[in-house]
Amino acid sequence: MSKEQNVAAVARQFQVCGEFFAATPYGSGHINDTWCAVFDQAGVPVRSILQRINTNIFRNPVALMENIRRVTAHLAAQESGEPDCGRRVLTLIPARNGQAWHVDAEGNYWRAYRFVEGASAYDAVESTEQAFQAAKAFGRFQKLLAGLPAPRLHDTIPDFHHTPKRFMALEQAIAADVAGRDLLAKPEIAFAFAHQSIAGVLLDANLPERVTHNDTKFNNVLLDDATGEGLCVIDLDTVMPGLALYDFGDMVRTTTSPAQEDERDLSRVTMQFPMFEALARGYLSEAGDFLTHAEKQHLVFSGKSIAFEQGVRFLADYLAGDTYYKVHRDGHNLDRCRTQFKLVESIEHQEERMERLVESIE
Ligand code: ADP
Ligand code: GN1
Ligand code: MG
Repeated sequence: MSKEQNVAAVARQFQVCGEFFAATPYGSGHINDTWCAVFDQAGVPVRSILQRINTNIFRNPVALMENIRRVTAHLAAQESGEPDCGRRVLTLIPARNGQAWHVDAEGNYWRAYRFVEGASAYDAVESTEQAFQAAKAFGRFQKLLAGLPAPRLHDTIPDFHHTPKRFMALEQAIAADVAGRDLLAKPEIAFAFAHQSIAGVLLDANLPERVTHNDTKFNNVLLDDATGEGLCVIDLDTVMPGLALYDFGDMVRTTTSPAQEDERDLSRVTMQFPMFEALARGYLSEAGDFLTHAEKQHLVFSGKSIAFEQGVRFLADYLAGDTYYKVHRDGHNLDRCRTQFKLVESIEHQEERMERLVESIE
């Protein structure tokens, strides 16, 4: 069976009315495979999102789907009564057998979501209003999930943001040098070692465990096409116990620079202060009430920390021969690593001003 036929067959395994029409690859994620599937419902095309879960990375897809089911149900209950509540939370489409996922003949795990129409994800930020809206949506996401009833969510990837362990993985990749690339990344390896002290700070700061998203990349929130509002937080695979600052830090990492994550012209990669201000204001408008003093004190640091961690992860994957992130050209992971380290430097140059801003908002 061709890949297209397989996707069509899988799409028919979910509880969608109408005739399957077509499916096309969708989005620019690095981990899962996403398609937009179109069904003909009495002459009206209706879209849905179909995703094949990357089980090399998410080793327990059933536990992952249980997390997503609980999280989306809780959010939907909290948002019910809000205008347009059906577009504010991802809605899983059950498989025909009643489960939240489908396993195909090759053992791949699939899920489907209702398509959120009239909203878009952006790979690079275009305005401070977008930054504000994205951060507000992620802040609200954390706020609503603070009330998620027990039990604790599953850790879908253990130690996901454990930066010291990410650093150790880099050291192992350097030592193994399986792809023979150490010499090609000498400056980046040197940068990582020179900044190693960043790694343990958040873990040692006595910050509370919360339910967090852990992948708050700017393209993981849908902005309403008509109003620009931060409408719907997506990509819920890594929602699990974590630190609030992992989320804020990843927003700073992905939403303050005008350039894309794999930009090769590093002069374009910079932490734009007005974007940081918009993020801080948007996030604190929702999260300001529940964050502890220690969390607020580390907001600025979290951006540097997550950018550093991500650079370390891209570098380790480059040295290991590109086994984790999807790559589309030679040196892709090294290019991505460079943008992250450039961002660390850019934050370092502006840290004091950023700190003063955060203090003024509190
Ligand atoms: P990945 O884990 O690979 O990043 P995502 O879950 O972020 O996958 O989805 C990839 C892209 O698909 C998103 O950036 C977004 O553009 C789009 N998308 C995902 N879910 C929906 C949805 N329910 N409605 C509309 N678009 C969606
Ligand atoms: C991956 O799936 P996606 O593209 O949103 C990764 C994140 C990284 C990001 C870097 C499960 O996210 O942790 O920050 O790439 N997701 C996983 O772009 O590793
Ligand atoms: Mg994504």
